[in-house]
Amino acid sequence: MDITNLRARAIKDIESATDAKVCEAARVRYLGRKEGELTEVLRGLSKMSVEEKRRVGTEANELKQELEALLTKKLSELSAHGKKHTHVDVTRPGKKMALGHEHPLTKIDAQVREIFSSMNFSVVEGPELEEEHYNFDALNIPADHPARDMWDTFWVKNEVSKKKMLMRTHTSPMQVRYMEAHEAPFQIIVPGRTFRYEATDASHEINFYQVEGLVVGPDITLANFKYIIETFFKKFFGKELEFRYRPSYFPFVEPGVELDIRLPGGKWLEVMGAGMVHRNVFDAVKYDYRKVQGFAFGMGLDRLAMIKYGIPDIRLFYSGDVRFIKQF
Ligand code: YSA
Repeated sequence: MDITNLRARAIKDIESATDAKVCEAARVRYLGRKEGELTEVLRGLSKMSVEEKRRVGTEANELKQELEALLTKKLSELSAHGKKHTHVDVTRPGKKMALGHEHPLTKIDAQVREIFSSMNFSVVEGPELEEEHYNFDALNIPADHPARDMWDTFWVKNEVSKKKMLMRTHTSPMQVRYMEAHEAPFQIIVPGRTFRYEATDASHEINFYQVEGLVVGPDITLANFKYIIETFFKKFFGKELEFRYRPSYFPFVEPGVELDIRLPGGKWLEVMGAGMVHRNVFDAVKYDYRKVQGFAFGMGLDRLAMIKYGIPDIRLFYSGDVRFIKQF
């Protein structure tokens, strides 16, 4: 029986141990009561000849003592070493803390709220899961009206009540909800998430953000709208921009307009729909259209962010790519 090889391996394992766990594993491997290699050798002594028993027995017992001493020494070294690390070296450079980034849309949302608040608007919010009545009917878009095709809709099964429910296709339903609960005059914005069942491209998402605006009172005109929105854009972009108003159709306004902004490359990007609140909408909320008028608008928040930061594709906002978000 040659235990030279066993000794060499055991010493190497113990000395190279880097922590107490590895040390313990080495102890079990060689001195463990059940299957330790050296324990096995000692256990096998009874089967050896007297001659062999004497030689191997002496060597094995010496090795056992040697290894136990070595393990004790190693463990105390490791724990002293560990203690050294509990001292704080204040001269070492600190670890850089990874800070989170605000999503560009969160930033734009905050700026829009702040600018309108500074112009005396109240900020209100409404439900994303909406009733058909508020999203369509009360906005002068009855069922089977071809104008419903303007909004590709995610309908949601409703097993609770008989109401037809959908993910709101725009923030305009809050016009109705707000007027039902408040008297004119007032001026509000409604920022929020909107949903459409449509094919995505560089400027269309199925989930995006809008900001609704509604100003109602006696003698409100489209000129007021023009002044408010151009003042907003001047503050928002911090510079003069080129606007284009196009006549447009929305069932809940008369007249209706759309507003485009010219991009640096010369292309126009549609950023909002707007107009004077339709009489039928006032009727639906029991306002007297002979006493009050109002303008309303709905703009795409994502589109504003695209223009402000020069982002070519709306889908980047929702890609979840940290490299994109870290740039803002
Ligand atoms: C019109 C008149 C009002 O009195 C009040 C509001 C409105 C706007 C109307 N509710 C509406 O939703 N019009 S819209 O379908 O043209 O969308 C308004 C803006 O949302 C667009 O100008 C565009 O900037 C943005 N938008 C629309 N679909 C989008 C989108 N942005 C990203 N992805 C989409 N799929």
